[in-house]
Order: sequence, then C-alpha cells, then structure tokens
Amino acid sequence: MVLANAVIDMTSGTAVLYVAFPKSQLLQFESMTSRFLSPLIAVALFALGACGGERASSASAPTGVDLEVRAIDGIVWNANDYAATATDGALTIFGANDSSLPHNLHVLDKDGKDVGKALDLASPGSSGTLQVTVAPGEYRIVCLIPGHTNMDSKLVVS
Ligand SMILES: [Cu+2]
Repeated sequence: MVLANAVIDMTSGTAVLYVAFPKSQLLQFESMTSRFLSPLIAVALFALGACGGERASSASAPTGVDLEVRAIDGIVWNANDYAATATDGALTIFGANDSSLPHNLHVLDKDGKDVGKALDLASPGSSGTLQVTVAPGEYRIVCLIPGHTNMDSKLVVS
C-alpha cells in the first residue's frame, strides 16, 4: 500500500521533497481513526454515566423500623455488624437496594435457616419492610444470589 507519493525536485539546486497524500488514502486514514476513537468515546461516556446517572435514588426508611439495612455497590451490605432491639420478639427491618445489582435480604439463624420471609430487592432503588420474629441472639443478614457471598453481615438482636 502506498501511503504517500514523494517527489524530489532538483531544479532549484536544492532537494525539495514534496509529499502528497492521495485523497482516498487520507479519507481511509480518517475513517480508521474515527472507527478506533468512537468506541473509546462511547466507553468514556458510558463510564461517566455509570458514575452518576443510573443510581436509583435511595428510599429512606419509614418511621418505626427497628433496623435499616442497605445493599451498596461492591456487593456488600452497608455494615458488617448490625444491632437491633426486638419489641415483643418482633423486629421490623427496612431493606433498600442502593446498588446497581439485584439483591435479596434473608435473616438467618445460627443454623442458617431463614427466620422469616426474605425481602426481594431485585431492582436497583427498590426497598421494602420485613417483619421477623426473633429471640435475642446472633443472626446473619445475607443475600442468597449466587456470587453475593460477601453480603453476609452479623445481626445481634437484644
Ligand atoms: Cu446480593
């Protein structure tokens, strides 16, 4: 492939190099450049968008809940240790999904069994309230979606 036509002009006694790019090859070069750059620009714009836009606004907990648990980015809960006081054996837990992935919220006893229904936090920005009946003691708050084993926090109920 010839990228340029070089002509050496010796008429004036000094060598002058004329370099001419055929127009078709210039256009080809331009289209190669834009084909290479546009995915980069797309990636950059996507990265900018991912930083701010997609995040659903986080709902605030209603009054009267005993415990607030939030799924945050990084596939983790917003705390490693939670503590709550049950009223007449009942605990009202507010769960919110402040991340960009689906989650669910299970409260497990020391045998790994659910103490109540799970809270589905499937879509980013979703939230809900879960009521469980628990005796004072240690529990775990987990998300059982495959790959979310880091979402395993301790809950101490008094
Ligand atoms: Cu999860």
